Amino acid sequence: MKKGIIAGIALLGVMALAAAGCSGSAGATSSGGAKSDKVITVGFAQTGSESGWRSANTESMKDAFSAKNGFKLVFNAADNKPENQIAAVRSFINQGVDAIVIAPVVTTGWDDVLKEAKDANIPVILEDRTIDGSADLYKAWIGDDFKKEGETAGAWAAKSLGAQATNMVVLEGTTGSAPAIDRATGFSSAIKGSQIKTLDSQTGNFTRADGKTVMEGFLQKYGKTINLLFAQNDDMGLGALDAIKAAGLTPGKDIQIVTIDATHDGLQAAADGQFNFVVECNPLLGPTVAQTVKDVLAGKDVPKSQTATDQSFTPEQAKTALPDRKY
Ligand code: GZL
Repeated sequence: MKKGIIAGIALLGVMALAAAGCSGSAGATSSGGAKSDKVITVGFAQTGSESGWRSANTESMKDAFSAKNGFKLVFNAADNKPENQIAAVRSFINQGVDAIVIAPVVTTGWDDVLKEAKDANIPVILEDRTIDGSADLYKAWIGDDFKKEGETAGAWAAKSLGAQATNMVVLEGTTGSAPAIDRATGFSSAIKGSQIKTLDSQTGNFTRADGKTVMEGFLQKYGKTINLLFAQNDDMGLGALDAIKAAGLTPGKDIQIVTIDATHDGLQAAADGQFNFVVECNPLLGPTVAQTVKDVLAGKDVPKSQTATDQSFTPEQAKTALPDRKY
């Protein structure tokens, strides 16, 4: 599949986006096209404010969809409730916005409301998470490769611990969300054939509070037999740290921890030796999403999917990276 590379200038540096498939202006990073003075009204249905990653993503989107960039943003945070998010999209349709952007809490339940948007001739762009719905119901998706993130985390676990009997517990993200589904798929494929055994796997809803509560339950049930924690985001891992210490165990040593996001607090935990490996999931999607909205409204072809480039961090790499990280 022909891949164009789109370099979108994100807030904190260049975020190279590999654009899959599709012809068209795969390189537009300026406003492009004929200068239009019409303010573009965009309805943005965000999941909520469940994690440090989400806060960084919201800030990136609000900065990109600002008045100075020619937008009027109608913002809704759905408190991680799919029904709230669908109601917000219906409200955007009724308001007659020019375009709708959605970070879908879960992958299912989108067909009806996206058909309504299509019937109202309002283009929909997905950012961050994906949906199971038919691909003709949205113009483009911009986000990160969750399956690859899971594979990277799993490869580290297999390499570091897989040669000896290892008991793992998993803090899963929001049930039914694309990152929870795809990170689990990637991780389990990477540890296949290793001696890593999953003792338990439960959702912590991507939050610190739930990560702590679920980890307390794991520790009550399995105690010192736990060797490894895979937390599908930093925040659940950070919540688990409190539970691990309260149980008199040392995170990063008695229980090794691998997480995904690479927020500032996650990298700090790695630098402090409490997390053993952190995989990045870049939240700074705003500039590329905003450019895609402008291109769609200008009638340009846009790539169906644009994927951010993610890196990973050992404790030493986290120490080096921290001074330049701003999320
Ligand atoms: C991933 C994003 C996930 C993050 C969590 O792109 O959807 O949701 O990993 C966030 O921190 O809550």
